[in-house]
Amino acid sequence: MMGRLSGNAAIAAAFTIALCGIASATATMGTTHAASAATVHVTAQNHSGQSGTATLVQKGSDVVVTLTMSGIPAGVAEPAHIHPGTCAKLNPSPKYPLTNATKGTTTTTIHNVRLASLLSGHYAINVHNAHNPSIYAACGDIK
Ligand SMILES: [Cu+2]
Repeated sequence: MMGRLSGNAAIAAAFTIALCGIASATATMGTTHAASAATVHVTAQNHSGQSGTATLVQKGSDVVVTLTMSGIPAGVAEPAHIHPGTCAKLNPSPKYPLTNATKGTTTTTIHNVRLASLLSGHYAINVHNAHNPSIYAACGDIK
C-alpha cells in the first residue's frame, strides 16, 4: 500500500515537473519574441497637444528608438529621454538621452542595452517642453 502511494506521488511529482517545464519554456519563448521590438504610445501631458509613437528594436547589442511625434511646432526641437519610473511617477534624472524630438521622426541608437531590460516596466519615454524642460510635453510607459 505504501509503495503504491509513493509510486503515485512520484508520478504526480514527475507530472508537475513536466508541466512546469512546459510553462517555463513557453514563457521563455514569449519573452524572447516580445523582446525583439516594442511599441510605445507617447501621449500628451500638460495640454501640449503633442503625441506620437516610439518603436524600440533590438539590433545586436543596441536598441534603436524611432520616435514619431505630431503636434510639435515646425523648427522646434524638444529634449527627449528614457527615464526610470513611469509617466505617473517619473524619476526626473534621465537614464538614456534620445535625439531631440521634432515634428516627424527622430532616431536614436542606444548602445549596449537589452530591450528586455527596458521592457521591465520601470522606464518611460519622456518629451520635454523646449522652452521649459521642467514641463513635460508627452510621455509613454515602456512595457
Ligand atoms: Cu527627460
